[in-house]
Amino acid sequence: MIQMTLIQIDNYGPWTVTPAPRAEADLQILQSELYADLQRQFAAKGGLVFFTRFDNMLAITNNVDMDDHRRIQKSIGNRYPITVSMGVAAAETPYEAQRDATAVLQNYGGAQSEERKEVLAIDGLVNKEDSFVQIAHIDINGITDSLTDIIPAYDTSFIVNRVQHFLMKKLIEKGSLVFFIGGDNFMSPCNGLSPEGLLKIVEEIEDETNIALKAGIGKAPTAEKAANLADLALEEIRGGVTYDLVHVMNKK
Ligand SMILES: Nc1nc2c(ncn2[C@@H]2O[C@H](COP(=O)(O)OP(=O)(O)OP(=O)(O)O)[C@@H](O)[C@H]2O)c(=O)[nH]1
Ligand SMILES: [Mg+2]
Repeated sequence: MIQMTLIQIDNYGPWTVTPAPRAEADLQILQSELYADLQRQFAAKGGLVFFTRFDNMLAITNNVDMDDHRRIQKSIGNRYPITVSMGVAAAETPYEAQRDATAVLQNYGGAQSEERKEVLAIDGLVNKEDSFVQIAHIDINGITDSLTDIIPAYDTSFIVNRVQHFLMKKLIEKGSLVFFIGGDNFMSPCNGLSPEGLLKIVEEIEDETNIALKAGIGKAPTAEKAANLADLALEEIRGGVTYDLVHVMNKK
């Protein structure tokens, strides 16, 4: 089972324009510092946060318990001009986990509710024996030579974004999520997705967009370990250890 947490800034929309619209640069600084701060705190417990849309972030939080969530939430409230609410759920697939984490928080009021503040809504936590995270690290083949060093930066970004759209569309059908993590990289929490299933998606995307991808898959009890194994699997593809475009590494 995978455990996911939705982290949502409380009443952020109204705050950004009260009493008058706040400088966009300052909002960008707040958002990126909040993301880095949450990443540091969740990572200390083996979790992994995706910036998603910055005012709503999704995290894989196997091994992060209720007290840990509460402590992180309080620490943010003590140090930032905003507070965050969180919803937590566990499920067989990442899509279901984030769906249930969202629903349990939505019960306590909307993102722009003046009443809802620092809510920690828990639908369920995964226990140690059932804890399982599968992550695919998906990467574009040879982006540096084919795009980054050839065409304008914005055009490369457009292509990377388009690839993300295709990945999202195909992976959601399998109950998997996908997040842009920078460069030409995507990370997909994908419990329940087979390597063959992912390979089929990679091949379809190459047919449809002419962009070739490769993916390392890691499986472990926490996001930290699964992501690390996924990175190592990707390096084995790069190192020519395997000719497979999708390569799996399990926790020893
Ligand atoms: N977040 C993140 N970014 C990375 C990682 N590896 C590379 N990048 C970024 O992605 C860019 C492209 O790197 P690569 O994918 O290694 O380069 P490439 O030209 O596509 O080469 P191959 O993928 O080996 O075919 C780099 O310049 C970095 O900005 C990673 O593990 N995580
Ligand atoms: Mg690449």
